[in-house]
Amino acid sequence: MQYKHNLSNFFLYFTITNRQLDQQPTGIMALLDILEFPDPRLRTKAKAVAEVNAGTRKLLDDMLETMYEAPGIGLAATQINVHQRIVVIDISEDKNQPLILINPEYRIIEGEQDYEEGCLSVPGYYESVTRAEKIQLNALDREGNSFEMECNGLLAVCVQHEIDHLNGILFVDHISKLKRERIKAKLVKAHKAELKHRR
Ligand code: QAP
Ligand code: CO
Repeated sequence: MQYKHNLSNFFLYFTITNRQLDQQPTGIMALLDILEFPDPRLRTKAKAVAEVNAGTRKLLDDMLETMYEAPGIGLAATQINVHQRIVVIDISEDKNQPLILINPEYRIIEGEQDYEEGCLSVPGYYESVTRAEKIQLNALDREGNSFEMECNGLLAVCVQHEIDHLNGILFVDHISKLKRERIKAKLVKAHKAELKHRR
């Protein structure tokens, strides 16, 4: 995996994590490369995390930093080519309410909503997707303790979008094939142009 070190974000983030944790794993924060559609690795089904340990927490820190830097409101481990069932979300205005989901599962409670979704793995494209309005979520937190919560609105959209990633599903799978193929062609073209530019 390729790491891009970002020292200015390190100090900011160190302050936040130190307040929350007894012991911060060693090593500096790192920005991770995000896979982009139609990369076939985004189709990998992630495996359950067997034990939440220091390595998991280091990965969570790097994922949060990568999400905040993008900036994005959600990131699944699949998107950084780590095929473990781990998700980070922060829909707060001030970007100071990280929600960590390890081995998340949900059940639909009720309703439907349409939301104009985007994705860090499909940069520059937004399309309306229909999902459940209200869900019940179970997951493990940063310490490996299980918790339960109800979500609706944007948070419910985000949770469903991110858990899709862990199953190899992208939001473009929920739109028409015509729109999906159009987005794919444009991204492939952009990727080729970037490769050429880098030589
Ligand atoms: C998933 O998506 C999501 O195209 C999280 O150029 C999105 O953080 C859940 C982003 C909408 C619910 C509603 C997308 C950043 C970020 C882009 C994101 C881009 C730069 C997407
Ligand atoms: Co996404």
